[in-house]
Formats: sequence, C-alpha cells, structure tokens
Amino acid sequence: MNSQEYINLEDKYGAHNYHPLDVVIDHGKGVWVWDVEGKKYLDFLSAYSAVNQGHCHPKIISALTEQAQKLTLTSRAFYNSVLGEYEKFITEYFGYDKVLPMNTGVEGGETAIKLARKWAYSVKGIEKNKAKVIFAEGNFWGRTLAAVSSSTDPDCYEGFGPYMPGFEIIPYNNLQALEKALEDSTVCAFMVEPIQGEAGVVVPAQGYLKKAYDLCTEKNVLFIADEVQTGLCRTGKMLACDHENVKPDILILGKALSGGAMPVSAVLADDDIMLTIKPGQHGSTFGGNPLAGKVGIAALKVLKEEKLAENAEKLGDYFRQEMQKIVDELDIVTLVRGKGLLNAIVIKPTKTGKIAWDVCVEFKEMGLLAKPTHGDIIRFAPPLIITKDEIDWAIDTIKNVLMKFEEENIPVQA
Ligand code: IF1
Repeated sequence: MNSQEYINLEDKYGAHNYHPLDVVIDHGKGVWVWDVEGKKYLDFLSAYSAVNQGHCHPKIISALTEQAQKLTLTSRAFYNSVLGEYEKFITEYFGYDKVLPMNTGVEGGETAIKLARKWAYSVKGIEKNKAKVIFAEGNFWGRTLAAVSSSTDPDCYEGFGPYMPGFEIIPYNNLQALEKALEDSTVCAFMVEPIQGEAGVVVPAQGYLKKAYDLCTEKNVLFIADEVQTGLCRTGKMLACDHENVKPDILILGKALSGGAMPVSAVLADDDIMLTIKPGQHGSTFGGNPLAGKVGIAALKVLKEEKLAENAEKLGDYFRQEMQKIVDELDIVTLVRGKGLLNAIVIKPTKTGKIAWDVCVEFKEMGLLAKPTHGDIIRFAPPLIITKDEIDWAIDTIKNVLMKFEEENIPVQA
C-alpha cells in the first residue's frame, strides 16, 4: 500500500480526533524516520518529547524485548521481580521517598491531584470536599475530564461539561495573581508546567518558578510540577525545575520516561504526601508493570550515559541563536523562544490564518517533520541525541522554506 491508502484506512476506520500531516511513517532510528515510500525525514517533534532518546534506542528496545519474553504484566494484586528495583532506581534518581507508577501523562496529573486532595484533608486539615487546586491559563496536561476542566483552550474543554469543581485558574507567569489566589486557605496545590508546551513553548520569566514555589511553601500549599513534556533533559537540564533549583513537592513524569517504547508515567513525592493514599485507593491495571519498569530504567540510564541534557543545552542555545538571525532577516517569522531543545517560532498571522500549517507541509516536502500548535506557532523539538551537523541541516531547511514563503506570501496582519 502507498501513503494515501494508509491515510484512507485511518479516515474510514479511525476516529477523527486528530488532523495529522499527510505523512505515513513506517520505521524510525535515532533522529530519522522513513515513510512507507521510503522517504527519509528528520523528526523535529519527537512524538511531543516522548522520544528524547531517539527512535528505537537499542538499549531501550533490548530492555523491552528481553523482559517481554519473560513477564509483561502481573497487575498489582501480586508483587513482581521488577517493580521494587524500578521504584528504588527512579526514587534515588530524582531524590524522593516514593513513586506511584502509572501509564500516561494525564494519569500522572490525575494522580498528583488526588494525592494533593488526600494530603489536604488528612494532613493540612482542609474541610472535606473543599480543597482547591490552582492552575495557570494556557496549561495542558491531557484529555481527561479533570484535565479539560482546568483548560482555558475551548478546543480542549468545549462540549465536555460539566466540569470538575475545586479548580481555579490564574494567569501564567504572574506572581501577584498566585499570591492573591494563595490567600484562600482552602487551596492545597498549585500545578504548573515549568514551560508551557502546548500553549506554544511559553517560557516564564527567570525566577518565576522559584518565587512561585516559595509562595506556595509559605502558605503550606503543594507545588506540583508537570514535567511530562519539559522533563528528562528536554530543556537542557534533567528537569526544567532544575534551571531554578526548585524541587517540586510532587513531580509528574511521562513521555520520554519510556523513550517512546510504551506508555510509562510516574508521580514522585515524599512520604508525608505519598502515604496519604492507602492500599486500594488508587492505581491502574498496567501501572508499575514489569515491562515498564525495565524500559523505564533503561530510558533513564540513557539520558545520563549519553549526556542528553548537556547536548540539549548546547545545541538548543545554538539553534535559537541561528533562528534569531532568521527572525532578524525575515518578516514572516516574528520570534523564536524556548529552552534547551524545546523551541518554537511564531509565524506572522495572515488572512488565511493557516500559514504555519502550510510551512509545516513544505517542511515535510523538504524532509523535516514539525507541527504547528495554536495556528501560528511551530514547535521544534528534535530527539536530544541530535548532532550539530543534523541541527545545521535542519536550520538550513527551515531557513530555505521560510524564505520561500517570505517571497511568495507577504503576510498581512490578521
Ligand atoms: C495530544 C503537547 C499536547 C503534556 C503535558 C501532560 C500531558 C501532555 C505538559 C499528558 C501531553 C501531548 C498529548 C497529545 C499531544 C501532546 C501535546 F503539548 F505535547 F504538544 F496535546 F498539548 N502534561 N501532551 O504535554 O500526557 O496523557 O498524552 O501521555 O493529546 O494531542 P499523555
């Protein structure tokens, strides 16, 4: 079958809950993927930061295949010979007493909020069913009803009401708003992305995270960091919170925790928070399965062995510096922002409002895969194993495409 035939199958038999670019990927290795016609692409999305270690990393795949021959799932009705080893490894890796293993990032978010509420009633002493959690405008932490209840993006929440009570939303990167919200003694937690991914790689002011953490601590409110997308070396440090030496009370990880091999997420916290959930009060069939444990250990080891945070920091700075030259030179792109290898450019709005999409289609034709978010923003997030030569090729490709659009489509203010 050719690409169009694969696309037709998905169109006919699959829910239409996505609008993918017209490329049918068949196999991948490192930073490269190939479509069914054998055309090669540089992956500049990394499955939304799930393949930080590169596609099909040999060490992660061998951990997966070796364990898959032995034992894949016991459920938590019984112990297994991998989970304890994985729990010890990941809690020592990040410096927390305990981990609650789940599968998807959004389950990590749900788990963190349930922990915060349990802690609110059993430790902080907030009146039953009155605990509030604060979120920032522009947040994205998944697609469950609780997640969309905290969203300010109509595409995420419209048509899915009624919404979860006890959620409050304040402006992102605004300490005065947070300080004011924290005056309410029923607030138990502030859940925030250190850099907002889906919002378009929105980087808060230097010092925001640290000051937000301190304000929460002063008010005995839990600081929950959603590092599902920004964590695991993506922003040039192991965690984005490390840029400000903030240690979250609750840390949520996902995506690259498995290197893209399977869904693995984790919530880390110390005993005073984690032990508020008692046996039988939370979990999931696949949470903490032995396959995820072995894959998680391998994925975390690769991050350090291959110094992916250092590479992301160095090549991310270089990438933004080169992108800035393009911003200065061209009219069509108005800014570049990001940290490490989580970056985005903003395309000047036009009447059609779909120029970012058209640019990504042209990127695809030229062999680079990226996707717009929120109309005029294009996120660039390659696997963190990328080399300088590969980044240089990407920069040239991005520049050539943008220059082509500059000449052909003089953008008009929307
Ligand atoms: C989609 C992007 C969207 C996340 C953060 C939790 C989750 C995510 C910071 C939930 C998931 C994914 C979901 C995927 C596209 C992608 C995404 F920001 F990465 F680009 F949508 F906003 N916290 N992000 O980014 O993790 O349950 O998906 O494992 O839903 O379209 P999940």
